[in-house]
Amino acid sequence: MKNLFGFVVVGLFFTFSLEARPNLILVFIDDMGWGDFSCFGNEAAQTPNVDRMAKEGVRFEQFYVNSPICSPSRTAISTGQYPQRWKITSYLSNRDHNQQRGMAQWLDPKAPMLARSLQKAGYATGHFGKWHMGGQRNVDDAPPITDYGFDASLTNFEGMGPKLLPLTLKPGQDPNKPGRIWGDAERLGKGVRWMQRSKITEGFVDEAIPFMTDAAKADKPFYVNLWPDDVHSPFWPPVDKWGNGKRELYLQVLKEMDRQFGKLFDFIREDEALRENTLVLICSDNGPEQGAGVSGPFRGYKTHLYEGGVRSSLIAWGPGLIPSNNNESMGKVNEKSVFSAVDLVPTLLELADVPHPEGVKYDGESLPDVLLGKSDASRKQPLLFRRPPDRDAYYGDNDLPDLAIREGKWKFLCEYDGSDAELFDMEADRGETKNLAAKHPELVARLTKVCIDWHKSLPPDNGPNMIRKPKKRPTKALYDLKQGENLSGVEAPFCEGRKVTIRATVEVNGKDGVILAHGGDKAGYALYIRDGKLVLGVRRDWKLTEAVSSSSSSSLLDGSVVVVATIGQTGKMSMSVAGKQVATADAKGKLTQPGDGLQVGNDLIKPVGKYTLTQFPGKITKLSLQFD
Ligand SMILES: [Ca+2]
Ligand SMILES: [Ca+2]
Repeated sequence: MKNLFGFVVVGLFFTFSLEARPNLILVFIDDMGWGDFSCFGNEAAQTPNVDRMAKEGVRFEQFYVNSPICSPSRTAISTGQYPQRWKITSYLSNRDHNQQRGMAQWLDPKAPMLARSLQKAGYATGHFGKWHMGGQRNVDDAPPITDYGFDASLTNFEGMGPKLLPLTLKPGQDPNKPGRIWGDAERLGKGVRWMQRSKITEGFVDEAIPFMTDAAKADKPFYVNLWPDDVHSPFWPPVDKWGNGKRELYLQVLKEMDRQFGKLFDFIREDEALRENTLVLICSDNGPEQGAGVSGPFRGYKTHLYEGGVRSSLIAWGPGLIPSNNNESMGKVNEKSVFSAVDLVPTLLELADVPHPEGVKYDGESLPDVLLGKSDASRKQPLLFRRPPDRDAYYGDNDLPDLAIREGKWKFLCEYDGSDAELFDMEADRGETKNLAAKHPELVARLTKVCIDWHKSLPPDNGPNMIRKPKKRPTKALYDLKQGENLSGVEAPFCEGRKVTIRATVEVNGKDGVILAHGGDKAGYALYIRDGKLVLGVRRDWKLTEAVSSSSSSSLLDGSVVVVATIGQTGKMSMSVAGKQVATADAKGKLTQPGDGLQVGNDLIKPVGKYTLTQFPGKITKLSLQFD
């Protein structure tokens, strides 16, 4: 009887555990900032479908991805290992570019893919959306996605196998003659369909839903990647929801993506069996592009190891798996657990009761209770980061930290050789504003060693060889520059503390445009025309001081005219047109050296002044910059 009873229990348990294997859906968004879902604080746009998932599930505030850029972040979440192990350390590009940066051409299919482990255990596995772990541009011999443990796939222009490629349409454009993004991707394989980029997330959802239906009919649990790329630039909202400028276009695309998610979320929610046994995870592969999404309270952007580059707004939903929430109006928020994308792989394997592949050591730790909202523990090991080899300078920062670690409440960043230490207390200062390195020399020494040892334990890339050697500062006194000239931050003149005189002969055929700009919105100076008036702008510590010519100076629109602008050593500004002084102002302090470059006839990347248009409408001849 006892034996029989024991047998029955084991038999029941066996059946139960097979039936209970949860379905897994990973929604991995491209380049969306931590602060972009409205449940993570966005007030400029609402994301009601995602917010509802957060409200019914758990929202995590200290979740990280393992790289601040596409391909390595995707490798980490797919393998449970640091992407450096597979030499995927920046975005995959063309063959030469990959080689130049010391990277693999594609992710080695031998990598311990989560998908393959699940597939071997009987899961139906499907990838729908951007891949970017091999097969793009001229890399046309990469393995198909189905070689990585997926039964089915549909991707875009950065992956091998059947494709859904984006058409583009602007307001006013003939709908019969749409544009194409990476039309050349047709060469990467058969099974190409074209679809408006503004609808493409729904295109992937429409492929995923029948896949899940078939799996359910076959009594198989499923693992589905839905990896949309529509919030990655360039931004193509529907023509009737167009916006002005990058930020508005981005927000329109974000709202549209959320709307298209609704169909997927409703499909799961409205089917009782699926609702009770499906776990949906939603997060972004890296931080936002500057000027598009936002990092919320965090410092930095995509490509940075500062929080804005690597923190990701994770949501977990699964009413049958996550204990119900007592405070229904709020949803659960986990503010404490520090964990990351590599941790999801062993965590999901444990939830699915699937063994690890033999001989594989994950960098991730299994944290099922955290993911299901039952615990606010953290991973035990610190989290380590190495920046992409080609991103020492980006978004106006000319020397970004190369390595970083998150250990307990501390975030530490340094160069490959341990120099330029930055230490932040993430409990008191999650915006990484106060560098405490000087106050904690012993901690700094220990964390430096951990970072460098970890860095050296991994296959190298060419990051250390690609650092732009800072040239000796150009300190000469006189520069003759031409319209269209564009000097990088390192090539631009040294202006700090010096008196600057800009002389130019201009022929103006419009009311707005930049004559010269050096710097960005933090530091710099610029001479420009706005609404027909000549303006000299100086930026010091983000603050803009402008000298504006008193009235529409008719002489400015009168053929060829000489304009002179000076900024004194203490910030006194003045301008003249054809020898007559037209305006003065006082920036109250010396110029500081900007990280951003210098342009003649335009202002690129970050603007120094407040412009209507940046392209100069006319001719600039004889432009000189003199420093005293
Ligand atoms: Ca990305
Ligand atoms: Ca650096």
